[in-house]
Amino acid sequence: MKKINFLNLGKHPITNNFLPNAKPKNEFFYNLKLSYHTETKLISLNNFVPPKKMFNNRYAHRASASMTMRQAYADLAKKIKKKFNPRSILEIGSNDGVFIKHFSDVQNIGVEPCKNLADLTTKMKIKTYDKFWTFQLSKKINKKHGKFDVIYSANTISHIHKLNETFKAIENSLNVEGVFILEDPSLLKSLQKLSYDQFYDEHAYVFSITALKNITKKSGLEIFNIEALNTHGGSNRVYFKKIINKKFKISNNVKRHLLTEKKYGIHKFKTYQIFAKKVNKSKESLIKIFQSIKKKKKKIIGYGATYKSSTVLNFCKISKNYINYFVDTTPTKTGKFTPGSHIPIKEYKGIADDVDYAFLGAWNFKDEIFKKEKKFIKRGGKFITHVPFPKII
Ligand code: DWN
Repeated sequence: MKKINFLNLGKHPITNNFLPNAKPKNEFFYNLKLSYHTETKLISLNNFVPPKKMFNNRYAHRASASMTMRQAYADLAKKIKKKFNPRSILEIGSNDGVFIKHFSDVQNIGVEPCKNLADLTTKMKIKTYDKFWTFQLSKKINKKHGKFDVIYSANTISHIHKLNETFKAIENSLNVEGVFILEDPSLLKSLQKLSYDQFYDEHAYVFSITALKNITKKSGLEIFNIEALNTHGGSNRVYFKKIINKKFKISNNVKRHLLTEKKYGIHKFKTYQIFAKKVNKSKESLIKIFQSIKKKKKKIIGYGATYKSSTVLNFCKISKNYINYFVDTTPTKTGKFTPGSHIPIKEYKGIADDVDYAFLGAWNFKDEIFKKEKKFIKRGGKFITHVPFPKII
């Protein structure tokens, strides 16, 4: 299998490395390049960053940070209970427990390599393994707790480098009639929305259904249903079952998704060459927007110091030259500085009266943010976004 590089986004820091000061010594940078795999059609980073550099005891992101996601996880928990009525559930990447806490009435186990997060769910009385998901760990968990009716993983499988082992371990921990549910950003949506910021150190992969089907061929698992979601800018919720399990029929929508991706050209290298050209144009026009606002001596802040925004800021070289500071609701980020771009992050207390523009780092929560910021919008405040193309709204 050949890996062909199609986009170079330049030097990038560890997105989770929120800095204690604006002049850090020895900040780690790596080259963020994207690749197309000729055989599987998988889209990945060209070089992976060592997992321990990203997922450690200082992990900043809290999955419960937005009302949108809190609601989405509560709704999904209800749906899973109704549809599958599991007696046991395992979550890979349980973060702060926003999803798994809804299953306190059955056996619920978390796997979370970031110890500061695993400590949170342990305190919530959820048995949590502060380990990376591996075949070895799946064996250990099986021995102690048995196999699971449901295994769920949101925004995590795309972060694990060794995919063959990952799926093999999932198959190993699933009951014969069990269901594995994966939720990750959709490659098709990222291409359509030109949201190149879905690529950063942690997102080793952005999955298409086509690639997922190809890479799981030998895992003993197969896709039997797919739901397209609006969360995180457009995600897919993909349901897997064991091939030997004939209880669940394969839904027609699996074929439909594959066909839609084929029509878009998800399997063709040319599609990614076109994407790369558009991304470089997007960079130019975003910089022009910032320059023209600064010429008018207006004040710009950032809204939501997301990991995604790290890609935009570092690729477009946007730092204190354009953005005075970010606001964010996450206590583990506030009082710190954005990685690579070194912009201060302040605790969110509404948008200050002297702010003219806010760059939407958390563009994926635009609806929630616009609802919250009616006062800012009413007094003429504007947002800047780069999705699906750079514009002021
Ligand atoms: O996959 C991943 C996703 C799910 O979460 C991880 N690799 C890391 C992280 O990525 P992200 O930082 O791009 O995720 P979010 O969920 O888009 O981050 C939203 C950020 O915006 C949080 O820091 C909270 C903040 N926020 C805010 O300050 N005010 C969000 C909302 C909605 C708000 O009103």
